[in-house]
Amino acid sequence: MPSPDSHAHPRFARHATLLALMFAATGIGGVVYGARAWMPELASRHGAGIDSMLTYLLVSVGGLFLVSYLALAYFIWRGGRRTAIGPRFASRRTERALSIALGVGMAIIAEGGVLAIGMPVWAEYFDAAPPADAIVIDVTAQQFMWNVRYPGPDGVFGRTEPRLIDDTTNPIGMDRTDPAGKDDIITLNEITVPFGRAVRIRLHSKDVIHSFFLPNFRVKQDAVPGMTPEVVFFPTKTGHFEIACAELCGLAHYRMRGFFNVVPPADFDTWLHKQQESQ
Ligand SMILES: [Cu+2]
Repeated sequence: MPSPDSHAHPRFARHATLLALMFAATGIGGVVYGARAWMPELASRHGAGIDSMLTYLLVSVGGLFLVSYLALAYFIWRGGRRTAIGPRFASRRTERALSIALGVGMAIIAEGGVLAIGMPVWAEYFDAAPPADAIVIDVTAQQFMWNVRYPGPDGVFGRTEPRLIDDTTNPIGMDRTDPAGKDDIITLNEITVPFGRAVRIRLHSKDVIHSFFLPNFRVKQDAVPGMTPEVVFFPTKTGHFEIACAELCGLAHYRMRGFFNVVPPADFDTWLHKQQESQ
């Protein structure tokens, strides 16, 4: 007696093969595309943890994606050679149990791994006390620039007052009568830090929500009017890096670009001195 696999129409089998190849190609193509190196050069200590979390997520879901697409391709290819619906392999209950087990299993593999790798990174990035020798910098975002302020030799930021803000003469509303503010150093769209120290950035916003984004340092933090969120991180490389705004904040959002320089400590002192003289 012929098996149900033996008399499929050749055209039907050809279509099934083509469809199976398409699914297999999508699975393989997706994984090849996702496996390319697409992260910018890493330059911070906690960033290594973020990268391993992303890598784990991509590898685990990429593997599941590939296996499912190849299995799908195989069943389509095999099904195309059949003339009759084959016997049911499992009861409805078993099918349902299997679906739930697979769904939960996939969530545990992907999300569980991300939590296991990510929680220590979260603790290092958000919960650790900033080192005492961290360089503190005040960054005030506005449409469409970054106002940067250093406390100067006294290490104390001068007072600011929103009603003193004047976009051309006093962009962050410095109180000129406060002696602590006399030596504050202000730059625009440029942050320079000495290599070998932690960086502690206090963020403000004058108008809308912006997002302070340093792709190389794996740092991204919203700047919200009325709040002063902080980010603390430790650069592991010297160099010239980009600051971007990662929150669509208006028509010239794309222009909100700055530079973040990590330089040897001696160069930093020279740079700071030069800034001070030009204030
Ligand atoms: Cu912005």
